[in-house]
Amino acid sequence: MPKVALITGVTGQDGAYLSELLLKKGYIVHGIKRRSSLFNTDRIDHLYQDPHESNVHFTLHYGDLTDSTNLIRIIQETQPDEIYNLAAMSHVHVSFEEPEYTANADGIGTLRILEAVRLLGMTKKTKIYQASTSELYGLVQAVPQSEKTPFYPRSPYAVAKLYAYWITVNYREAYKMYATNGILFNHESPLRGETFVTRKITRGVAKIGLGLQEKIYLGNLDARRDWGHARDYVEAMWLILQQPEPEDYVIATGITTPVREFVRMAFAEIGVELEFKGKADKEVAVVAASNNPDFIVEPGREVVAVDARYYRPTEVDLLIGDPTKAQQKLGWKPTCDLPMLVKEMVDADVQLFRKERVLKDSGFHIKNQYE
Ligand code: NDP
Ligand code: GDR
Repeated sequence: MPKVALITGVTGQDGAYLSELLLKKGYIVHGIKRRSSLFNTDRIDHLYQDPHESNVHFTLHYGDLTDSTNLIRIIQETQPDEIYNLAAMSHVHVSFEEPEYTANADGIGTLRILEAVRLLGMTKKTKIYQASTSELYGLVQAVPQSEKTPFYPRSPYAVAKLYAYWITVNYREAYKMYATNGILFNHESPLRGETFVTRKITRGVAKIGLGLQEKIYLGNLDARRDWGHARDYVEAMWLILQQPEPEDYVIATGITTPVREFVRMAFAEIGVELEFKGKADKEVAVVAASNNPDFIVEPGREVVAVDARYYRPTEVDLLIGDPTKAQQKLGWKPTCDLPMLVKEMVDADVQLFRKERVLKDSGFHIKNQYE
């Protein structure tokens, strides 16, 4: 019998990569998607199977982490061997604007999943993966951050995820459930949400290179992150649930890079060399040289500027993970380094916006309000 997996947050970046991975492994995959007034399944449309066909391996269900009755019903109907709880209001900055909703979805939402499995008497059958985060480390206590480093969350998002982390540990200990936390450091891809810093930069670089955008406005360029590729990280999620005992794991590359360096690397992909000038919220990046004829970006032009509106009330300055446990126990290690990741993301965005360039050249251009 094929294994059955239920993925919350199936329409997100990780949900898309994980669905692909599990389908390749022969799983029957159920995903929970939210009702929205526009289609929100772009990232998984290539996996869609018409429910009228026979032998369907990928099924979507409407649901929400804030609705326990719905979660109980879906878990009862689908009888999953593995639940991957990826759904969350996942944007740290936005969580300062929506703290109560974030606590409800990201914190209590995890409790709802654990309780549903317990109430349905499925604690022996169903393994649970909780999408925990390096944001738990927050204000630096020690580096590199490992499973033993104390937490000090610095945003409503991280505080909600702290509850989710501990309620997962508590259900594991109290009810002997197979419930685990993957403490994943930042992971990116061409499917990354457009307002996270890496994708905002790679989209901006592509659009500036193609003459579709003037400038990228960013926040704190000094923040350092340990960036990996989402494809590698969903493999780790799966490995975590295949172990004989449920345990928590840090998943990271062990290398940290400032946002400013990511900006420099991304512009270099289109042949643009930058010079950074000024300090703090007066900092800008100016084109020092441009040597790719496919992208016309004149030297001397200001292409990046810091805008304090993107600063967070409390920032996480430095994340660098220690993936030793995952390497030793899971045999996991990343296959994609930062230069490869930056290249893949810039290339994908250039391809995406070439289409918009063609539209603009034909007299059509729709301005995106978020740019
Ligand atoms: P995304 O923001 O890309 O995806 C989040 C998913 O959750 C989307 O499918 C979204 O639906 C869904 N969702 C949001 N709120 C609800 C809700 N109330 N009920 C049901 N579904 C909801 O995140 P990622 O894929 O990047 O991350 C996956 C998980 O891993 C998240 O929990 C995130 O916090 C965590 N994480 C991510 C890391 C990263 O670097 N990417 C690192 C560490 C942890 P919709 O598409 O409709 O918005
Ligand atoms: P993060 O990711 O907060 O680490 O959370 P994000 O890409 O939003 O920020 C990374 C760092 O870049 C700085 N920054 C900016 N960030 C955004 N979004 N926009 C900007 O313009 C900008 N300028 C600078 C930020 O201040 C920050 O220091 C991500 C999410 O996926 C979480 O869900 C996940 O838990 C963590 O990664 C690990």
